[in-house]
Amino acid sequence: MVYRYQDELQVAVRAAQEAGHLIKDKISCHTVTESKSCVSDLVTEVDRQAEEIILQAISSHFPAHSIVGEEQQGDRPLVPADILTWYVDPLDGTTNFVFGLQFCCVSIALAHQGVPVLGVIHDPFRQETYTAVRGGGAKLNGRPFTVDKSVSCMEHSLLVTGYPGNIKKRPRLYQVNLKRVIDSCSNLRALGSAALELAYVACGRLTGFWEVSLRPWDVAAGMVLVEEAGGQVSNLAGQSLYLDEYVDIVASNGLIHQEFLDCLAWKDEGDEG
Ligand code: 2AM
Ligand code: CA
Repeated sequence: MVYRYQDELQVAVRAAQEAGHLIKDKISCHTVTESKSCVSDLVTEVDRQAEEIILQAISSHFPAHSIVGEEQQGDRPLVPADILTWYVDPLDGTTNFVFGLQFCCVSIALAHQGVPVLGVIHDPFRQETYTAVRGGGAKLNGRPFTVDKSVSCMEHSLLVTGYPGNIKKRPRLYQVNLKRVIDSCSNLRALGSAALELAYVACGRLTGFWEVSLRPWDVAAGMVLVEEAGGQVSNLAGQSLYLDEYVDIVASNGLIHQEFLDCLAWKDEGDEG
């Protein structure tokens, strides 16, 4: 069977691996150039250089497509357009990178009307490239993989989450029943790269992930990976998740999904910014 988006996949993999070389080379010699939404939301020259590599590759091959990059300056079309849109996170896990913690990645996705259809996540420190095209399954370095279906309840699951990078969004973290989740699962991690955490749920190293107030480029590629690996993705109310300006996400192996949502017991009380 021939799947769609094979040219796009090839370009995205090459660009992610090229940006990955830069990230690996620079982990012990880089400078924090600025912070964005708050003092802990960091940017280095490597984020910008990696994004430049990827945007250049995509725009030269697919000039008609729209591109949303995490580090792009000025206005960007965050709300899903009717055309194909690329979501690029050139360095997901920037705080880990700044501290020399080798858990970060490049994340590139292609979406159609807010639904991601292609995802590439590249971990330059383990030389692991995760790819998925909707309808075509998920692969790690070219070999098919699935979520871990051996875990069917929260009690045996290893979960992961993250704390919103933007301090103003942190109160939203407490709108889930954290105690109930921690007491219900085998254990809970926070590894610092939403994209790589989603890739780990997809390939069965983790059972489930949730995080509030992420941006579309943090999750778009991972959403395709998890779904194509046989897992489930939703918002915190259990509804279909579309890429929007901010996203709250739950992803799992599918078997624990409803029990996971019940434990989270999400109450959306809004936020302050
Ligand atoms: P980043 O490293 O590309 O910034 C960690 O919990 C996750 O949150 C990472 O994927 C991180 O992506 C993301 N993150 C950090 N700051 C953020 C912010 N201000 N808004 C949304 N997501 C953020
Ligand atoms: Ca990110």
